[in-house]
Amino acid sequence: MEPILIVLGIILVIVIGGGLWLYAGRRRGQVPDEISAHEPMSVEDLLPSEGEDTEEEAEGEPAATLESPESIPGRMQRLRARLAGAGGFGKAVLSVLSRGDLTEEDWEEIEDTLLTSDLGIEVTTSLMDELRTQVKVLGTSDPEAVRAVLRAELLKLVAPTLDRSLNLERPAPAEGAQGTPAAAILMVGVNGTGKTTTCGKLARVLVAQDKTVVLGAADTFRAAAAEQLSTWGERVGVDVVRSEKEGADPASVAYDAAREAAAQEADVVVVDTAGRLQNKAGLMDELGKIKRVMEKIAPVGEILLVLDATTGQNGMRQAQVFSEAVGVTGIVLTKLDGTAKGGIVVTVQKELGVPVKLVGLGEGADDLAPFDPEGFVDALLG
Ligand SMILES: Nc1nc2c(ncn2[C@@H]2O[C@H](COP(=O)(O)OP(=O)(O)OP(=O)(O)O)[C@@H](O)[C@H]2O)c(=O)[nH]1
Ligand SMILES: [Mg+2]
Repeated sequence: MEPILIVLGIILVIVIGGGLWLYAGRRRGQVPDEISAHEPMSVEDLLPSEGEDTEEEAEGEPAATLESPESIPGRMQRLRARLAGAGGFGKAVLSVLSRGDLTEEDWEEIEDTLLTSDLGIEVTTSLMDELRTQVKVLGTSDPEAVRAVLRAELLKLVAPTLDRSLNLERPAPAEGAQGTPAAAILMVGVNGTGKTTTCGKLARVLVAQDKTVVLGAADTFRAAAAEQLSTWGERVGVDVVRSEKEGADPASVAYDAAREAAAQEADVVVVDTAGRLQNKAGLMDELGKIKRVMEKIAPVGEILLVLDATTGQNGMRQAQVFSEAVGVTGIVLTKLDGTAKGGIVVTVQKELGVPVKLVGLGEGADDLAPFDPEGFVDALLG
């Protein structure tokens, strides 16, 4: 009787295991591969130049649970249009500058426009000085010439030479750690800014670049948080490491995710965290611990601070607290689609001293883009 049970058990395990393996293999094989030609991956490569062909249609039917990314030209056009909304101030300034023979009232109008775009007083003042000088030197109201001056000034402000690539280099394992660790990305920021959404969108981008990704749900504060990340995992076809227990230690989930990624030989592990803003000491404790335990596997190469562009200057104080609590390596500016305050890009880089690496331009899976200074300024000027 007993040996029969054992044999039946073994057969059951083989059948279920084989089925799961086949299913996983099928899903992996069907992950869309739209931009894998850009190796080694830099986040600048995510959006190729306009007019580039997409071959994704040739890749076969997407799996039922996976959504296929939209075509690259379509996506570019859509994201540009949304950026233009964030930069209405560029066009407004340009139209005043093009009036020629500017009166003090005109200059005041320009100043007001710049201030309401969240450029901040300091930047606005120096930009105003610069524009006054340049326009005088130019001595013309020729729209093209004025546009070139404004474009150059705005571009300077956005600091076009900063390195905005994501560090996706797989690190050497920590002493005593097993396996080949994945490049680790930790997502931090105030609640509601878009951390979880960005984890999902970023995983999608990485998968489209042929990277294998593991997501870690280290926001254990609410059960719904892990659920939300799991839904993203299903959408984009990557594994999510989570704890079933609400209130579990976030650091231990982050550790498990890093370990699982190393065991799977995955390329990247992206860890989501809780966003409640406690006092600074509590925040330092929690984020510091998450980072420390992940580093038992390997160093964390990228800590992305997620900021909501619509909160503008008001979000800056909280952002400062986060960046002091944990060494931030880059900024993700979300909800740029829902604001006319695109000047926040400049303010945030200046005050935190780290580059904006990614921008969120909507709630959809394909609404994340690398931040491209020239494209941004051109969108501002229409
Ligand atoms: N319009 C727009 N909405 C966004 C963007 N990014 C995120 N959102 C929305 O913002 C809301 C909050 O996003 P989450 O990803 O849950 O934010 P979170 O930082 O994880 O929030 P907590 O887990 O509560 O700390 C959701 O409704 C998202 O769809 C964006 O770039 N544009
Ligand atoms: Mg979240």
